[in-house]
Amino acid sequence: MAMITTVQQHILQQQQELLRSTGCEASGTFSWLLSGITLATKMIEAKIRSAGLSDVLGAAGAENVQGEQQQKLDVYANQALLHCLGLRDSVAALVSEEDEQPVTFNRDAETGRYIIVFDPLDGSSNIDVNVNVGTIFSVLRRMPAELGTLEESILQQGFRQVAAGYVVYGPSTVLVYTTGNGVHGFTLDPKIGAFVLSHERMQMPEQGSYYSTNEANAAGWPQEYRSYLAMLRDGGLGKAYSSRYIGSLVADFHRTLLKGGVFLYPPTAKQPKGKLRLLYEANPLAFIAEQAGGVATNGAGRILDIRPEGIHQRTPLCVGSRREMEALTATLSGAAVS
Ligand code: AHM
Ligand code: MG
Repeated sequence: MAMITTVQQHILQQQQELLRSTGCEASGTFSWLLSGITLATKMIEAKIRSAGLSDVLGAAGAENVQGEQQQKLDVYANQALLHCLGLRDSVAALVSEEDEQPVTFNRDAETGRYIIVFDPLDGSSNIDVNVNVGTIFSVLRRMPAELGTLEESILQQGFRQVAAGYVVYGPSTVLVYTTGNGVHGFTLDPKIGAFVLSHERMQMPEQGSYYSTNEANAAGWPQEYRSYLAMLRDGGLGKAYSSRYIGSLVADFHRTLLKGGVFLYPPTAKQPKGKLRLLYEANPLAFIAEQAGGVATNGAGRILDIRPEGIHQRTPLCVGSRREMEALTATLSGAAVS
């Protein structure tokens, strides 16, 4: 029989390694917590797979055959995560793109040790047209009461993340996560309903061949970003780049992780602070990118160093391979690119 490693087994193995190398307690709490995320994403994936069918069945009215209100997928995804994670004792707060305020639980700081921040269904403009969407999550450790309030714990800098990951719902469903010890990818095996290890210790190539950005916004970008893209197209980094843009951050990032290249969402005239959200889009993907040997900035500095001021704060996001990102940093700082 072929040996498989599920994501749960992988996390437990990693914890045992940590136990051996550092003597840190591996309590199992964390893997139990992540199992809440994987369960919710399997529920979301099942719903997505049949979305077209249920839309057809529900088209005559707003109710399905059980008399239940038809739910939009992003609302369903949010509820699945809130439900699966809210039941875990170790959760102190859940912060979602879909909710104005964090959902908090009255658990003492010793029991409720973690905060989960998530974008339940990223790429919403692609939901109705059968193009990849995803779920992004970030796990933070709650600070002890004497060091800060729960709200201060939620607004920690990205380099303090305990774990981060995403699930991309594409031709297959893939989960990628890091706990700061490399980046690992799993593919959902529909026959057994488990995420099975398919990409161990993922590394972003040093350089890729694609840039990924919404070029329709280019007229409203700072001039340096336009010069940078022109430089990539003109072969300034030794090859003429091609463009790929899906418009679902998770999917565009996943390609960049596997193939290299650069993803850009610069400040625009309409959104001078950028469009993407720091806590549940930029931070988790920046953590993964760095763990895979890539770089993530807001154009001026490292994403993971930004001090968040609000849970729905936006940021410009530039993330990708080392070579392209070094060239971008040089262009943005006015230095010549060699
Ligand atoms: P969403 O969370 O409402 O889906 O918005 C975020 C999405 C990202 O997935 C994607 O990178 C970006 O918005 C695309 O924006 P645009 O349509 O402006 O190119
Ligand atoms: Mg999103």
